[in-house]
Amino acid sequence: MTITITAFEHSPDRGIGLARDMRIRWALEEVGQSYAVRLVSFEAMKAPAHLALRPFGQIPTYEDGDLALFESGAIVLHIAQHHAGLLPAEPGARARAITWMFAALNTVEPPIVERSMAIVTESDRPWFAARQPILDARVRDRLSQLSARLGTSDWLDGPFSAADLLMVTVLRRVNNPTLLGEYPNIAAYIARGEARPAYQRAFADQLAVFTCIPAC
Ligand code: GTB
Repeated sequence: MTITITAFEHSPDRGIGLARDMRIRWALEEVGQSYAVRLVSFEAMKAPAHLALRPFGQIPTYEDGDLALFESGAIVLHIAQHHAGLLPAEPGARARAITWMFAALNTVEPPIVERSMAIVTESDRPWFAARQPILDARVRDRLSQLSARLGTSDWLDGPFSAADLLMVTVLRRVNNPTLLGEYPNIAAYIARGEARPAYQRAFADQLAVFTCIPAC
């Protein structure tokens, strides 16, 4: 059975891997699971066939035979639960890793996405100059707290896990070397994630969609 995921036909990030299909690609690469990608346009995402898979008209989705999933966190958790290598076997360590997965998506990602969306959609609005420092401060709060917890560790809690995979993809969305540069251990943590061979393969595959290599 072929696993099929969906990704943007034309990613607005121009191939820098910020869209959430990157999480699914990376997770599948980490566990050595092959997959196919169905590229969707913005129009197709809002059409009935895609809405049947994903009620909110977004990417990514995940299909494996009769099983259709949406929400990148749920998809990564599903992959991690069905393959070795992304979650510890010991129950306590596994529960802690899943806790960090939720923390990445529910506590760290929201202020980062809010800041990033405001830059895209509000930067020409009269209120933006006053709003930006507020949004930056909310991101800094989370980065400082995460930085304090991470300390000199390579990963969030023991060996690399699905929690690190999600956290690194969340942090990449800050997409601001100056802001991230204030937290050298977080910048190094992101770089460690990006250096993993599975990440590199996932990144190259999503970039190929943007650059139309090997084919359009
Ligand atoms: N909570 C959902 C999940 O985790 O799966 C959120 C899914 C989501 O936001 N999907 C986005 C989408 O389909 C793509 S990833 N948007 C289209 C729509 O809502 O109509 C978000 C994203 C988009 C673009 C950039 N970028 O250009 O940098 C980064 C991230």
